[in-house]
Amino acid sequence: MSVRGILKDITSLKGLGAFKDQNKVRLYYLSQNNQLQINISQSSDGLNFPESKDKLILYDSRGRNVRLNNLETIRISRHNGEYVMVYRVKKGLVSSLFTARSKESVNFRTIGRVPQISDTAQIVSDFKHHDNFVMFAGGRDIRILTSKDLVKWKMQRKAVLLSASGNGHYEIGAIEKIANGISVLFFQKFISGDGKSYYSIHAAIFDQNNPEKLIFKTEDSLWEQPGEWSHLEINIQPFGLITQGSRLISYWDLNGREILSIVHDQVKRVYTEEKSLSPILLKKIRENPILKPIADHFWESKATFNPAAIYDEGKVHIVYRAIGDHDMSMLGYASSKDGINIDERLDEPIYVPTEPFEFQNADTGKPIPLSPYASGGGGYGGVEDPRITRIGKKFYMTYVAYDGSNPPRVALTSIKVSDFRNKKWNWKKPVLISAPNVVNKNAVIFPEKINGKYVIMHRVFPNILIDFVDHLDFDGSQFLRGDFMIRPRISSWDSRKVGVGAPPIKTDKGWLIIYHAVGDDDPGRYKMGAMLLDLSDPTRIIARSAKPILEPEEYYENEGFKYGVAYPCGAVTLDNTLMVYYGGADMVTCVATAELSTLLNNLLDHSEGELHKLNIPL
Ligand code: BMA
Repeated sequence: MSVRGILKDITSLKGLGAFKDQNKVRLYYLSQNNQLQINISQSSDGLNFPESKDKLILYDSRGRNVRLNNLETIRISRHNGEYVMVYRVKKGLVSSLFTARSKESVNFRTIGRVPQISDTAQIVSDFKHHDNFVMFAGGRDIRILTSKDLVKWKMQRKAVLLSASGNGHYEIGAIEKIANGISVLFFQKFISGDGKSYYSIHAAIFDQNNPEKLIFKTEDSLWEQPGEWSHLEINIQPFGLITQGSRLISYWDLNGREILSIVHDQVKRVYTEEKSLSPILLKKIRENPILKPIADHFWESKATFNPAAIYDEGKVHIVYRAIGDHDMSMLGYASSKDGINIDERLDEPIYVPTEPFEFQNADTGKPIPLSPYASGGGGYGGVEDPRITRIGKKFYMTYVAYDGSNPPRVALTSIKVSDFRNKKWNWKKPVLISAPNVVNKNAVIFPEKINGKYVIMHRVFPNILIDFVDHLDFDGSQFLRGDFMIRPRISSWDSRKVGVGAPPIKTDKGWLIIYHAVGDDDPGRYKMGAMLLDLSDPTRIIARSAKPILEPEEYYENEGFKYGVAYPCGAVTLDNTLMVYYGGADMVTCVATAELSTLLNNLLDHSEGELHKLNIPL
């Protein structure tokens, strides 16, 4: 997800809270014009705040103005047409919580102090349990307090939701009475080893007849902060959350100077359905592996893996990386009408190393050099991990060219579709398209121009890079630059490195990207995920799998040249079925499938949300 829509700097602006009252969304924030004041901006869609702002006046219990520079958060609720606020002030290191009351939602008078609790809390609107008002408070755990008069509060001994991890922290976002209980939406803050905060949003429902009883909690987060944010040199923290139809809107404060919103589409549906999302998984076919090495073929005796796949004239053409007696990679060909059962497999390779940048003379009698760049057993280099895209009358093929000792680079060749169909392997002389001395792999070309440019994704560890280029006639002197980036996500399954697998597939929901990733929690295992990118701006991530869609668990993904590898290089759609072609254990070729529409809907349910600039008059 790219970060934009950030407001320009403005003098001191600090978000305090958001509150949905009937159909209006109110944002509360501190701003400093001549003096510090609490502003209220009101909107009907939660995104545009065109109406003039009001000033909220907060009095202490003796009728004096509360010192606003200590004010941290505000949470408002409604009872019988009146408004009750819980506000938090911080003096030095100590935070305290107070309740205040207002008839008209503008002038609030402090009525009580909440003992023991020092984190943001909110009272459930228009709700009483055994004649008690109920307040949910965040902190290390989520706790409940009750009160007969909103003035004196009693904390229940047991936490109602225990912290998931030692260094997590809950912050109450929005509490709503819903048909079957009390819905509590909250932020979870996690502080990583480097001191940075990572936020995610979760939902829980408590029993209305016993608010201490948790009846449902989302298993996965409804949303989590994209890994990209951790690289931003800004302090970004949430201060409010509201529900709006089927979506959530969260409000964020940037460096205490800017405010923005994030729309989280569809997540409300997920939690109102009271079920956690079961991630859609690619289904590995029974027939796997569909291609195995052939001992009698010197060029493919050891491995046949990491296949490109393209659908043309009623069959799936599979172009796979082969390693044979010479420990050098070249490409073989097979085809299948149903995408699973192989109807034809050629005895000879269809593409072999020809250029110095993809070839090391293996006949010197020297032992295989132990280069750090050797992959999948291809010690003498060669042509690795092909990807094929059709554009017009040509198939373009990107692959990793490795000379056996220098950092592998991306090479490009092409062939006329008619030659390919007739098995006339008239490939264009390949050319390197990535810069020298930088390991670059996993290049894919989009099947059509976007805004007049060809789009190429590639990978320089640990990121996916995206380039927009005017033409594909590279001449070996200009190289991909890496204009945009999709990063691994810290604290996610894809935290260590990511690389695109199959060339992007155009769908009505966006560009579908099947990618591979390795996570810090499980280093050394290559798993698969999916992303949806905006059709007209593929640098914008619409959705990204919260969990892997395929993991290397079968014998053919573990017992081969390398343990724990599922490495996609191609995908096709046959009607509504997505078929992903991947290498298992750096040795064999496998297929996994999913219903395309289900996969897309599932991805959208995991939507990361869009950043919006808030239009607040200042
Ligand atoms: C990558 C590539 C692939 C290989 C994978 C797993 O870096 O080199 O060819 O399949 O590692 O070993």
